[in-house]
Amino acid sequence: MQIAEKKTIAQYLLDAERERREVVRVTVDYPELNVENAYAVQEELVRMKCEENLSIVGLKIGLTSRAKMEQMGVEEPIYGYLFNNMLLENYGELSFGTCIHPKVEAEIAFILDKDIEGPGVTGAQVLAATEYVVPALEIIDSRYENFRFTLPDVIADNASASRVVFGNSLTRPDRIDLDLVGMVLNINGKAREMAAGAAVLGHPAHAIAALANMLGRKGETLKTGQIILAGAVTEAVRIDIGDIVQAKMDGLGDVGFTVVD
Ligand code: 0L1
Ligand code: MG
Repeated sequence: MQIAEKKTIAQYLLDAERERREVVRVTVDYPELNVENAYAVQEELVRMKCEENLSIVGLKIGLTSRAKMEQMGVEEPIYGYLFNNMLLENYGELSFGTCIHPKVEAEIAFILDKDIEGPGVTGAQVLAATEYVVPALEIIDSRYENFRFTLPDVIADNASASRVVFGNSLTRPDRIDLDLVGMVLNINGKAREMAAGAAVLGHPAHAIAALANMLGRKGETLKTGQIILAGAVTEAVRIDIGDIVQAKMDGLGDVGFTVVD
């Protein structure tokens, strides 16, 4: 893929995000887009955001549970970057008007106190490099029409990243069996989705290891201080104005937000 094409596609996706409108998926016009050059587009998009003085606060790995893979019709995890302007206050408000067609996912987040460099990273190494785990809600908002895309499309679109909310309670990773953590995603006080941590590649730390190993192939590392989302344990749920969203995670605490106009 030519540099000019990468820039054109990255700008197309950034404009869609800024103007809050859904667009035709990239592979309609660029059927040759594959996973490798989709990550090159994503890198360009990340570079453009950094040029606008946004800063990277962490990363996300997505499509790490069977439920999500089946929902989106894909077979492998993907990653994307989290920026400072994506952070929502815990139990704060998400303005629906600033989104296109948002969905929410309950996830476990890892706060690192050591760098993690792949390849060959294991879940045990991830836990040893983790200062705290926290409950999180990720708001995804694909820039594509009807949330429909191929794997290269969603990679180019920074893995649909839009917002993220972190809970206030910090738990040391050696104090909890993350695979056994039960969680309930409540919408307007009703349990909408429920699962256990093991839904994410058998153990959420395996997802962070998979991410470190994917980045390691490009010579990139997960860095001290970054917050990493391990991926949704359940399907993503559409949200609308007035919705009160809360995830409760056994031993980890809770996290929430309300959707306003
Ligand atoms: O788990 C995820 O965060 C996946 C995001 C990309 C796929 C989607 O938009 O559902
Ligand atoms: Mg996610």
